[in-house]
Amino acid sequence: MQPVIFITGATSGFGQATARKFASNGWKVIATGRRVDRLNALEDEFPGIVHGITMDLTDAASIDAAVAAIPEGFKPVTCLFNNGGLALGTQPIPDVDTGQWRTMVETNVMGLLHTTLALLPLIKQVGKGASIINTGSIAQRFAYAGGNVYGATKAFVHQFSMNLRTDLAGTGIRITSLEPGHAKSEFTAVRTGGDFDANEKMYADNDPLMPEDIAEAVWWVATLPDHVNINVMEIMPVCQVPSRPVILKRDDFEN
Ligand code: NDP
Ligand code: 8X3
Repeated sequence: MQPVIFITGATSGFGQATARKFASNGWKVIATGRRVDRLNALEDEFPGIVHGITMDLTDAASIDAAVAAIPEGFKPVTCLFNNGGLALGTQPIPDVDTGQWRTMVETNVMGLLHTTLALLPLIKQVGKGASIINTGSIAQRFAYAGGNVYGATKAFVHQFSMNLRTDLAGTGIRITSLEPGHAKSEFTAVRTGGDFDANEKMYADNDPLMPEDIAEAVWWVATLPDHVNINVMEIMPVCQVPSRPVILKRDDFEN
């Protein structure tokens, strides 16, 4: 039987590249996201191999409807790539929009939780060798100004992944927290409210990770022998350098 991957956020960036990687290598793909035109384009690119289903991660009913709409030929589900998500806003606290905070929590946390629960019965049918790969971020570990709630949602993804692994012990299902760093996608355009120039500028003078790099990592994690579980995978481009915490000078303080 052909393995099946269910991808959230398959209309762009990491999810789209992962859909192409798996569809080109013998898997069936359930591609989800809100942008129907992009899902249709993926279906046209891989007829009979990619099945697109419109799904909004902020809407539990939409997730349930998407799972209910999976065609028989795309069951059971071998891999869930919980990837859809976003950052909104770049300002440090308190100059924030709490509506954006809510959207990040509803998408990156609640959407991922609900998708996991809704799909679990179909993943359990595969059991040993199945996997759930959750997209975290280096922002869960490396704090930066303006990362406030976005980084915190990814810290949630990290710890939830470890707890999920514990709860599912004995099912044979592998769980991974995939934690990329600086990567070129539409991420910065979304974060800046649609500023595609800012998106280009962010990556213009450096060599970021590309969506295909992440797709390669997802492929590796999902196709390892059944007994191997990658708990956490942190990936940075060579140009991104971890550094020690910042020291403020006395003059840097407000009072
Ligand atoms: P993109 O903006 O290119 O892709 C984001 C995807 O998430 C889109 O397919 C979008 O689909 C989907 N999405 C967003 N909101 C919703 C929603 N409410 N319902 C359904 N789908 C939604 O960014 P990336 O590919 O970079 O991001 C993928 C993941 O990787 C995210 O979780 C992000 O936080 C994480 N990440 C990104 C990094 C980077 O530097 N780029 C680094 C580390 C982690 P649609 O709009 O069609 O619904
Ligand atoms: C995206 C990486 O460092 O821009 O998750 O927040 S970062």
